[in-house]
Amino acid sequence: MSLADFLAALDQLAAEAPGRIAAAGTLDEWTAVRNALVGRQAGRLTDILAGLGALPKEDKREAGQRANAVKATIEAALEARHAELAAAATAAGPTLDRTMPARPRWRGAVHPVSLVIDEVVEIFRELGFTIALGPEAEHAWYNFGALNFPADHPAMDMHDTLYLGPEQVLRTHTSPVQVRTLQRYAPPVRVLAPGNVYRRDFFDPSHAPMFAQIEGLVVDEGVTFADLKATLSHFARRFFGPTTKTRFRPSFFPFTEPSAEMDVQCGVCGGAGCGVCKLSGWIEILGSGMVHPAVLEHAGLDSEKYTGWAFGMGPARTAISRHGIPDIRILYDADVRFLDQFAR
Ligand code: 2NL
Repeated sequence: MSLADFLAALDQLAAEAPGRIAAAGTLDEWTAVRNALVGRQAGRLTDILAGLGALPKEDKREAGQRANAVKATIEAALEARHAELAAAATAAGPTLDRTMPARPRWRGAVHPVSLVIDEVVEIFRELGFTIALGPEAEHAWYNFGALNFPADHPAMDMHDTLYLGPEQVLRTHTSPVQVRTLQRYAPPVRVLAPGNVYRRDFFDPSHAPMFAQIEGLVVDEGVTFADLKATLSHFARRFFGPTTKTRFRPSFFPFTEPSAEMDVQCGVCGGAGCGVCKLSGWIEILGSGMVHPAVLEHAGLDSEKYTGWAFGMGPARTAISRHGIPDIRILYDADVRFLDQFAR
């Protein structure tokens, strides 16, 4: 190769380069043009420089200087074009990726105990009950005395009840709400009292120091145990399904006489006996009874004129047997892996 041929090739590259660089319209095209012009592998300038070694010794100096000048010019032009294209891309903003999946919508979930409370409230609302709420910090009289607890009853012990003062307690049931209702409103009374109650217990698989309770109370003239049985059996069939069997067993509470516990046939095994019903075929749902005359009198009512019935249930217990939950503490853990299962 002669110096003239070498310089001619350089001149042609120098003449061609500005047009090709200007024609690069995107950063990808710019990269392709750069590789074609000055790329280390198969770039035009690299090809030309490969001929340098074959030139006569006295021509190498000039050839090298001219090649360096062309290279510098091309690289400056490339850099300027790159800056233009990068600025244009930034100004255009982020590109829209139509294939990107939509962000999933988080639906949230109602706690299984709240689900039970909502359903129970709805069923008794249908029957004309109203909802009553009251204080969680109660006077001991409303929590125990008005409810006919004898002065030496173990539930009043400091080991069972959380005392805030000599005569102030965290309510151990929502009965005080109903006593307050009876004091304020003349019969007929039909109220449901849902709310949190407290017991001096440690957490274990079947106990919690705070839990929800739902109590119901009906007081009027001529109310009988038949009303209790009919209403609570109706509730069981609305809550557990129309073919649900119920049974009532004698029980005892200081505030009711007579008292009865209601069981429903186990929905898991159909009454055959299983782990959920502890092989009995029945699940205890609530305690109930005819309001003790002393409770009516404490609330200022004439127990010769009025009678009533009441019940109390623990929605956490109901939720546990409904879902086969093995440990009550799961209900208090706020673990979204558990709670998400109840998303509707
Ligand atoms: C249970 C039993 C019960 C009541 C609560 C009540 C309220 C008043 C008067 C009479 Cl104001 N009784 N409530 C009656 C019977 C049972 O709860 O096992 N609860 C979890």
